Formats: sequence, structure tokens, C-alpha cells
Amino acid sequence: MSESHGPSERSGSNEPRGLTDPSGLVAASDSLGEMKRLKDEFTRFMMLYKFGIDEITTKINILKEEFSQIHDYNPIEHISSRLKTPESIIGKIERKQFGQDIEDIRQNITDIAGVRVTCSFISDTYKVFDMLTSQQDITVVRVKDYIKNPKPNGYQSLHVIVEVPVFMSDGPTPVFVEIQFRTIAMDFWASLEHKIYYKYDKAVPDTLLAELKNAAEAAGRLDLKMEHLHREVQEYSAAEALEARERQNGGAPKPLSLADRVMTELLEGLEN
Ligand code: 0O2
Repeated sequence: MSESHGPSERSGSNEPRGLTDPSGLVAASDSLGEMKRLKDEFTRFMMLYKFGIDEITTKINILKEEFSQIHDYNPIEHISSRLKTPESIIGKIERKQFGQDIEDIRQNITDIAGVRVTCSFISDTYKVFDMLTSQQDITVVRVKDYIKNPKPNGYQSLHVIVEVPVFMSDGPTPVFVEIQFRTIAMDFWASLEHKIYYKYDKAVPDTLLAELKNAAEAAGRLDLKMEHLHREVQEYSAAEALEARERQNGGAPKPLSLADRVMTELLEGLEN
């Protein structure tokens, strides 16, 4: 690390230190005060994201527990989270061209708080997405559906940026959290691809990239087959539940959910 400069040098003053501040203590305490203010501002900034993660994981854990206690099966396999490191935030500021004050960072780096939800089946990713994003205090900011439209390398996941209010002593502050929903197969592929990417220092040989793409397609087919089996197993109880719902609605057809719409399209694709 480079040596720190004297206080008058940093402020750009040409005045000899001895005339106004013989000991240099006033300037030193000013800069210490400034350092403390910056540290507090950054700590508070990062804390907000940590609490944003806590709020989202609590919501998902509540759904997970409800499903495991009350329903006949649980769509959520696993929940993980990560807070972006200061180094990674700085790296992103350097890569992207935007201002560097706290508000610029807040607006432009929307994945400082990240939560990943791993589900059993593709339809579950959309179901959990629907259940979470329909909660009153959650605002959906942006959705990227890499399940319906995989990335060119084969990557699949459903990404959403949400805004959630975090209540601290001075009131609520809206915080962005990125949530990634994926199946076990998608997660398996993504973690291997991530390891390979870093092992080769981001210069992965073309043959390996092609194999990875094949593996992603195989994982995609496996997910669709598992979904198909899962649907067959659930057929009888689903039909019964639908009948009961229709009776309750006086025969009016229930609008299709996002999960139903996407799954119908994907399964039709598998059959063709
Ligand atoms: P980490 O450490 O997982 O957080 P941006 O985030 O704005 O730079 P973009 O393209 O808008 O970029 O974000 P996008 O597409 O929503 O993807 C961001 C995150 O999705 C990544 O975060 C990864 O977690 C994951 N992801 C996206 N594409 C891939 C991929 O091809 N392979 C794998 N394994 N993961 C992917 P970070 O910040 O890169 O990493």
C-alpha cells in the first residue's frame, strides 16, 4: 500500500502548515473525521443490503416452511445468498461507466444483495417467483427470463431485481435485491461453468465451451422430462383440485398463471 500524504497536501493547500496549524493536529483530526464519516456511510450502505437479503431470505424461508408443514410437497430445495464484496463493487464501477457517488452506485449496481433459490422443477421456479413477487411490500424492477430464453452459452435461470423496504432507526429505505430462481440441474451446470470460467481465467477453449453448451442442453432436456413425470404423478390430485376450484368459482375458468403459460410452451416444444 502506498504511503499516505500529509493533510495539507491532500487538501491541495499551498500554505505552509506551521502558520495556521503549527502542530498539524486540526487538519489531522479533520481528515480523521472525514474518514470516519465515509466509513460510517459505507457501513450503513452495506448494512442496508445485508438487511435486504435477510428480508428476502426470511420471506422465502417462510414459504419453504409453510410448504413443508402444510402442503404435500415443497417446491424450494435450497436458498443461498451473498453480499457483493467491496472489491467486486469497485471492479463493477470501473467496468461500467457511471458516476461514483453512493446514489450512482445504488442505482446502477442492482446485484449488491443476491439471493439464489433452487427449486425441484422448472414450474416451481415460476411458482415461487409468483408467490414472492406478489407480496405487497415487494416491487419488481426488472425480470430476465433465461429459462425461456437461455443465454448463448446455455446458462438458464430466472432473474428478478426487486425493491424491498428496509426499516432502520430513521425510517424505511428501498433496497434492490437480485433473486435468481433455478432448478437443481441448472444450478449444477452453472456452478461447474463458473468454476471452469475461473480455472481458465475467463479464456475457456472453444471445445470446452461447446461441451458445456451440450451439457446445458442435456440438463434442459432432463428438467423437462422430470417436469413431465412430476406432472403425471400429480395428475389425479391436480384434476381433483381443479374440479373443486371450478365448483367454487361457479364454473368460471381460472386465468392461467405465468408458470402454467411458460410450462405449456416448454412442454409443447419437447413434444414437437
Ligand atoms: P456472482 O458472483 O454470481 O454474483 P450485470 O450483473 O449488470 O453485470 P447482467 O448481464 O445484467 O450483468 O446480469 P445478469 O444477466 O442478470 O447476470 C448476473 C448474474 O447471473 C451473475 O452474477 C451470475 O451469478 C449469473 N450469471 C449470468 N450469466 C451467467 C453464466 O453464463 N454463467 C454462470 N455460471 N452464471 C451466470 P455475477 O456478478 O457475474 O457473479
